[in-house]
Amino acid sequence: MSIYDDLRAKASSMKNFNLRQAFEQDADRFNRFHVEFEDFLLDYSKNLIDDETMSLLRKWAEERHLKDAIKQMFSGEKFNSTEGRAVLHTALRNRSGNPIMVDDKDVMPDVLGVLDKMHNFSDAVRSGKWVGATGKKITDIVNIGIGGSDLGPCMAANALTAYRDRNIRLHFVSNVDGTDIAENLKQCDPETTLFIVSSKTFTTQETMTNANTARAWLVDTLEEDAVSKHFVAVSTNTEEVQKFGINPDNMFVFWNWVGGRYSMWSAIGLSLMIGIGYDNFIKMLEGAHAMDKHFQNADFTENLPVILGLIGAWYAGYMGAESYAVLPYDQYLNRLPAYLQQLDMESNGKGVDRDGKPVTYSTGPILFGEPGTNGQHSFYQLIHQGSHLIPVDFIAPIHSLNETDKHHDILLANVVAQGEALMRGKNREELLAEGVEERLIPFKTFTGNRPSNTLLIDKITPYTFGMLIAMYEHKIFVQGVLWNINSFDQFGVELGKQLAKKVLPELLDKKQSLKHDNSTNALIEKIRKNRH
Ligand code: G6Q
Repeated sequence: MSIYDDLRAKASSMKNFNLRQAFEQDADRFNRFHVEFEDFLLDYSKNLIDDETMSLLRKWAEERHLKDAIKQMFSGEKFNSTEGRAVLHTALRNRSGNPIMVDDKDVMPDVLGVLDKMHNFSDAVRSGKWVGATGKKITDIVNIGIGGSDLGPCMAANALTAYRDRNIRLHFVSNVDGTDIAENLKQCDPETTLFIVSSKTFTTQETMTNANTARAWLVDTLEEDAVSKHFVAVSTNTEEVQKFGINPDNMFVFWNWVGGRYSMWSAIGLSLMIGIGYDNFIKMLEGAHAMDKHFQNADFTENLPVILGLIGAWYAGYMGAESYAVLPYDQYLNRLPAYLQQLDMESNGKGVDRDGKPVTYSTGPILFGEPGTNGQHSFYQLIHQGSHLIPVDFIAPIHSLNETDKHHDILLANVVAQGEALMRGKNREELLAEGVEERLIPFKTFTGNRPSNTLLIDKITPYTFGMLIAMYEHKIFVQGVLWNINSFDQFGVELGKQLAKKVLPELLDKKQSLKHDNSTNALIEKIRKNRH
């Protein structure tokens, strides 16, 4: 019997597993299924698991050589096999002083050099030493980027709002829909606005279109040579940055071993560093580094990313779950689900294994979420009573950064109650005892047995926030290894980059003959007839 047979057999033997009973029969269940690490407490006891499930899942991880895979990633081996690249976002937050080698070269001097350059620049902008072309202090930073060059810093800037300098406003423009840049520019004054064009390739259509619009807006009011005072670039592509007219002195580099969606720790975080300051940015890196060490060294029985990865893979592969919800009970984390959508779904939304063979099992789940308690008043209905199994991660800080009267106790009461309700449900006897009419019993019944993890964080700080994001990065890594897929390429995303380039000239030129299917042809014809 293979481990997969064992896991399948275990899943079918757990068909009648009941969480409510499991808790009633086992006073020690929480003790056995929770982990504390620094300011984190992960309660994973409200999952459809028992000791044997966990030990089989750990055996699966061993058979997939997860320990070796972790070593390979951290040591700079070309873990991204399709693109022949190392996967070293962990080097960006390596605070150990140890070298990290890629192709026989220590990357740490370059990493620390860019951090220094970001430090000087962000200090200069924050203090007013760096001024615009007319000598005025910068008040608005506009990060222009998309996908990995937007979601990370945008989400982090939101999450760490409490630590930000309120005299500098941060804007994130990503969509090629002109509304995005237009509405942001309406809030800005060219004399006091600094644009950070963030693009690994510096060829992304959306970003370059927005950057050119921003440049035209600036030059319309100020002179052409104002560009050097109002535009900086974050990229791996010096040539394209120069072509755009940005002085390489005002360029912050990163490297092809940093994947887009793993790049918020790099110079892609420049807007964030300007917002929260260098010291807070370093604290965020330190938190991520602490999680990196935990991931590398903690036993699998106590390893947060490993436990989360195993449980998620159990639901996806053996319990029939197709989706998964991340529900932060913290308004500052309101962009976390959107960020994790990319991190998880772009990394593990793969249909072939590392050898290019179609997979015969489920890989990454569909991820969604909203902050609690807002989500409770909308889609939680489906999680409680719908026909799908949707495992949930609740995330909540014990201390609020805005302790206002009873708000935070109410918030925490909600998150705890939701986990309990999903687990226990509500049965006929309980409803009858409440005096519910017989005809309404089926509608008011909650089957329960619906799983959740609860992550309590003492408080959201740059450090704990760094830990949190690194934890999810590594969870996704664990699942990629279990499923034998490459979590670090994204050919599906690249398709989009190519397709529109073909259609655009056809939209603009009525004379071009169309050779698509008749639906696509008709849509193009309708648009060009009405627009041009
Ligand atoms: C991330 C993806 C993708 C990428 C964007 C932006 O992992 O590759 O989201 O970050 O397409 O790419 P550029 O940074 O090259 O503009």
